[in-house]
Amino acid sequence: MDIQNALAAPAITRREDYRPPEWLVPEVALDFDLDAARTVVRSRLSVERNGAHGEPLRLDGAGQELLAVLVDGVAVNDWRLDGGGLVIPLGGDEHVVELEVVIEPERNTQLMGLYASNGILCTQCEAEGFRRITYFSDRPDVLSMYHVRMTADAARYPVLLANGDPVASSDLGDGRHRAEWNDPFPKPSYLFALVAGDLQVNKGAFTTRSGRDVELGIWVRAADLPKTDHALYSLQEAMAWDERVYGREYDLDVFNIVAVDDFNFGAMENKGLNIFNSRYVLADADTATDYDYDAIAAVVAHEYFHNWSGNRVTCRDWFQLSLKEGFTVYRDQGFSADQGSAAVNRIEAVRTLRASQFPEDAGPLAHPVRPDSYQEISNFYTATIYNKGAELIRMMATILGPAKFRAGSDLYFERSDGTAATCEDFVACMEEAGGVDLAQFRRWYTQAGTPRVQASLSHDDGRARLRLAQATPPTPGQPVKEPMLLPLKVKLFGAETGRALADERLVLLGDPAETIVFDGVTERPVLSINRGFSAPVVIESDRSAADLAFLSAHDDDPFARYEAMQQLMLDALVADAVEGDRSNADAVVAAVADTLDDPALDPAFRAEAVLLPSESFIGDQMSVVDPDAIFRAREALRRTLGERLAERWAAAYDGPREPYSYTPEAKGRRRLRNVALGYLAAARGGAADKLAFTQFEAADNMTDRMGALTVLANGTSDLREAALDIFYSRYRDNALVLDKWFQVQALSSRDDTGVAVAALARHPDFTLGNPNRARSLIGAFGVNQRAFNARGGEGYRFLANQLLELDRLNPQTAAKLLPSLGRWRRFDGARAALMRAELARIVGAAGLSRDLFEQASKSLEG
Ligand code: 0A1
Ligand code: ZN
Repeated sequence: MDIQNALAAPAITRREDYRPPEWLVPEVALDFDLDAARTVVRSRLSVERNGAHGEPLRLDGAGQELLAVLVDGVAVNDWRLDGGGLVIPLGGDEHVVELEVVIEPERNTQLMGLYASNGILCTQCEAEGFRRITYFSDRPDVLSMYHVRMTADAARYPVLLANGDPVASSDLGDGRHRAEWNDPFPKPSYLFALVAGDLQVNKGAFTTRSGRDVELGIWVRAADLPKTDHALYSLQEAMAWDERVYGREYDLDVFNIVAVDDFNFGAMENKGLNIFNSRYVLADADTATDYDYDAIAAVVAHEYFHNWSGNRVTCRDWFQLSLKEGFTVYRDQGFSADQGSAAVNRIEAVRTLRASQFPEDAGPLAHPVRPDSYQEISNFYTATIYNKGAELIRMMATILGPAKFRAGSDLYFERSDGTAATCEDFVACMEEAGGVDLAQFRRWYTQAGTPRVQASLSHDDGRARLRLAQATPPTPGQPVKEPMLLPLKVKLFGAETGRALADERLVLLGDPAETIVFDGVTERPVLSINRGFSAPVVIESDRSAADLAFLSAHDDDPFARYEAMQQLMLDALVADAVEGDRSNADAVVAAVADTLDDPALDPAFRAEAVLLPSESFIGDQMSVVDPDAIFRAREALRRTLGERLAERWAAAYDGPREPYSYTPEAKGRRRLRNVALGYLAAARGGAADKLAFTQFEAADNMTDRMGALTVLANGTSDLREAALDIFYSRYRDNALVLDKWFQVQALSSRDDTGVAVAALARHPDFTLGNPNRARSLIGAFGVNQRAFNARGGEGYRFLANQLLELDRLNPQTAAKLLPSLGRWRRFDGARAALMRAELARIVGAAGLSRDLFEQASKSLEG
């Protein structure tokens, strides 16, 4: 570490240091003189001493110029700037503090605070962005009523939006105009938002069940207006769903969503004025895939649901982030499940958890769902907080059952409304409403790491014994783990008859080891465990390939069928990658054939069930990840499946063509067809490229076009370049679609992907300035296991170089892309050394952000 970084080594914020705020700010009036180059912000804070103490008022601030400070209407100069913050001595218990600051939105490349995105001025304040707009008590437990006035050039910024309801607007006659908004709900500063721009609106309406008429608006640039119907429809569906399922109504007269092209995350739940990454708003059949449509519905719902789980009840401090995020992800998963196939949704949620959260839990950046400390809070918007957090809520729902879970949720909203709450508050409500003891369950909030459960079943004399043992591996800072409370749904099936031998049981495993007894078991039982993925754990069982194949065909829980197939495939792939043993391929082929042949299964489920586990998930099962061996094994099994089931794939592919429609059924058929195309390509090699190219050219929707382009991009025929060129010329002006063009090449399984990605980074359309574009190339490459982990370390070097450059523009986005380099412990010594060298280079770089420093230094320590 060089001296500069050592000196700048960031302070650590600890949960145990939480103290209530010294000053409250019940009301704030903000006056913006908006201009991209130079915006003047005048604020008027009514402040109240909180408790008996003599401390001055301390306000957070960053990246602004302070012009004036007034206390009770009088200019003062006894204030000081301290570590970026503003300290003002105040004698009494209640004062009015007025500030005037200048900020430069145009030069804000971090995209935190007020910034410009393609001519639109917008804000992002979570977690600590508001302090980049003006000095403020920028913490989630200070709730204020906001009144906002904006003045701006009327031609450039004809639309002026803020939180709450519009209360006044006027034309100033000099080419400028003004608008005022008032938000009657006290909120923390992270939920503040304003937007100014030349926007058009797709308007909708929703009447709440108690009769409030809400005006809905999706605001975008004029050219994008035709792509907003799906977002608007999704919003209306989400509003109705939250009333129906959680009894939650909307509470303002307007609800606006604005799409911007430059955004660090997916979207933001600002009160009454959600700001979205345009990729989660804009869709039409020609430019968005089914996956995009689904993601839009999920994110629109997620942000809307935050109005209760996040805004009405917010977080006391950022350690409680999962209070709003875990619960809201759980809520949006419920919504998505009700919109389409619940089984496929669960499969996708588990796939996401395994792809992003399990590796996090097993690596150097592992942290509990309620962390103990952080350097930079932006680094904690993780799969652990979001996705594992959602699994915690799901486990409580499983333990309580639906009615009591709903009662717990009602109690929580009622009791905590208008407050800044803690994860503990939530658990306490569940405990109270459910009449259960969740003492041991609380460990899920404090212990990092994915529990592993060993399960083995024995049978004699009409009795089955299920022996379960649990252990959680050590994680950084937590060498010793206590046993967790694991809700495991278990069922036994008869190996001869295929019948269920008893009803499903919910086993609450709390001890390190337990034996569960099943009586009346008259034939050899086959174990179905962790059904529906009832606990986010790894199951290690001694089930044979034959038993897994049996479950994949006979289990009555669709998730368990999928899971059995995955395990069967994994076992076969690991055996091949590690020992070159391909003896289990036959069992996989037979099981896949059974699944394809089962008329009771819908196409969407069949498509998911027959997909091989990802290369990285296979790697997660090995003690040392061998990316090349994994790739070879996976390709071999893909080819075997392609060849041996050629007729079935052809049949699945050749079904009747239908014009595009976005319905669950049509979506499922498209999915199965594109999966079939992938297998046909695996079997026929270049011969299938023609088929893919024909599909590429004939497609009337982006799902089929991308399905074909993916196959072509992995292949070697001339048609590959042709298709990529056609795609590029057709969509070069559409940023979101061009992202797909970069991404499909960065994810390619070809041998030359590393070289191609380095060249694409110099493409005139590539820029690190736009987070979506950066993620589409750099982020995608980082998760392309084989290409990224090329033996010579050139992938690591490339990523490190890109991250160092990106860090100067946008530290948050750079830090998000670092974890690929932190997986060094999982690889052989040579690769590990190369990765560590790059991490050390990053840690030692001058002028590094706090964001990237934290991720890189923790990854290096491991
Ligand atoms: N609360 C948002 C996520 C979010 C977090 C930080 C951001 O800052 C750049 C933006 C968005 C959500 O859960 O959707
Ligand atoms: Zn969220």
